[in-house]
Amino acid sequence: MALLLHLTGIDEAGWAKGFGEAMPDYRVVTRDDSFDPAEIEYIFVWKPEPDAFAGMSNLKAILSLGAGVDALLEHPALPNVPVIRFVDEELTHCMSDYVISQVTMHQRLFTRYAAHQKAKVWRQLYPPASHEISVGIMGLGVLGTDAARKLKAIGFTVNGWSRSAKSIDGVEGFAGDARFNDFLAATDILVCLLPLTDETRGILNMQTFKALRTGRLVGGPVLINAARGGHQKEADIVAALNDGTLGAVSLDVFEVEPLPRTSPLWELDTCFITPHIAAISNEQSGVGYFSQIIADHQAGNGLRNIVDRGRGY
Ligand code: NDP
Ligand code: OXD
Repeated sequence: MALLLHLTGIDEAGWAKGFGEAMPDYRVVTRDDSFDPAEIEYIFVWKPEPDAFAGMSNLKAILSLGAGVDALLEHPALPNVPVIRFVDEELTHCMSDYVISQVTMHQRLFTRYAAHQKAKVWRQLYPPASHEISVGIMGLGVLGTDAARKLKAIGFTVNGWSRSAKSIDGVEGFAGDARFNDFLAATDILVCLLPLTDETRGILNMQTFKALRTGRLVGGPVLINAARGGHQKEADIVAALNDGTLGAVSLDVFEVEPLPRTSPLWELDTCFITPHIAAISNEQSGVGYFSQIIADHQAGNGLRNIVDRGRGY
């Protein structure tokens, strides 16, 4: 029996070497090796091809390189076995690093000063103190909870929005659609860390932006999206930056990736773009996490971090 690696656009051989070393007593194969699909018990995937699972009659679990599984769940031939997503301290740490860097950049009005520097303008705008700024985090899961705690610890007022009620020390929680507008009305910097589902697709739109609190940040409220491009309506973001509904945005993800050169987002000096690097899955910790999952499962224990296909995350 074996683990198959099926990683599109990723160093499959490098990961295979890592798994081979971590699991010397279990067969690890890549698509370049010869194997019988019936011997595959676990498949580790990123962007699997349409026939990725063909003939895998003994498959026990699908292991997802990504923490987000929206694209994987849309695979036309996804077998009915548990899908395990990546939940990892290192990835969580990196995402919080990204969120904190963008939140503090906007709170300190760096976006304004960057424009002033370009124009050689000396003009003192006073940034509000962190406690005067309310950061609203959409999604209080693994990533949102860590970012919320860390932002709170460095002085921000922090709110969070989730499907079910959450209790995080010092963070005001808003649960469900009924509280969405209250959450937005209390938010100066909106951070999206939601999974992409039927309910959350397109949620970052003009109506949402117009419901944010104004008057605290020079230029207007701010959006930070490090979740999925499908959450955002980019035409609305451009319009909101142009008409002052939003003061600035930081985007790590896009409707189409790589972001096309024709996108007007590139041209806006209030739009801060990174190429989907907020938190990439680290090979060493990924090998450690998934090889442990396999070892536990082989020893007769249950699987963990199983995706709920009904909810879509
Ligand atoms: P989790 O599944 O741990 O958390 C998801 C959170 O979103 C939960 O709090 C959940 O609520 C909430 N949520 C889901 N649907 C709704 C809804 N309809 N309304 C309100 N709240 C909702 O996910 P993670 O924190 O691990 O990851 C979040 C996303 O980040 C991933 O799905 C992925 O797309 C993205 N990501 C991006 C990366 C990047 O580099 N840019 C890297 C890694 C991940 P509840 O708690 O009630 O279930
Ligand atoms: C993920 C990602 O979901 O890298 O892990 O976006």
